[in-house]
Amino acid sequence: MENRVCLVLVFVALITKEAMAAQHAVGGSQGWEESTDFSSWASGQKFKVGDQLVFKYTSGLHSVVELGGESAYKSCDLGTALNSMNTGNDVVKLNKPGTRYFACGTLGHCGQGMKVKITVESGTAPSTPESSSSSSSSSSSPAASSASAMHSYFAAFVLLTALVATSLLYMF
Ligand SMILES: [Cu+2]
Repeated sequence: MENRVCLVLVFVALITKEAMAAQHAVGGSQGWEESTDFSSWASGQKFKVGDQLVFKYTSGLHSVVELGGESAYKSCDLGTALNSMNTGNDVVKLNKPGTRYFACGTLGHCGQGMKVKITVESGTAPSTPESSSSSSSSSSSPAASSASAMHSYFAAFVLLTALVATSLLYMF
């Protein structure tokens, strides 16, 4: 009996966590390509712990190499690679706060700007009290805030379902 309640709660916690996590397609609709402006793409995103990056590209033309730090990132030193991927649909989980550096492993591409720096925030802090700020953020923030609003609605719905499920379990 109590075990079942526990199971339901664990299940709900998992669903809720999954619902709060976002997937970021690196480079937006252009994807992981030489022509994409990654720094402007990254500045319009909010990366939180639990989110995922997805690098989409033509396998064989490009690859994804994670670099060890700022200096390797600046100088495109691929020798410090922490790991590399080349499937054309590479998923990277952002599992802790901090800065991560990615570049293309194809010769010359990093130097042409095919690299991106991602700063991951700890997911728990409510980090968007800047609604009345300058007009520069107005182009990108509405989509982001409506997306997080949807996440909240979904989480509320899941919690409600959990409460109903739990009370049903107690009735039997
Ligand atoms: Cu490349």
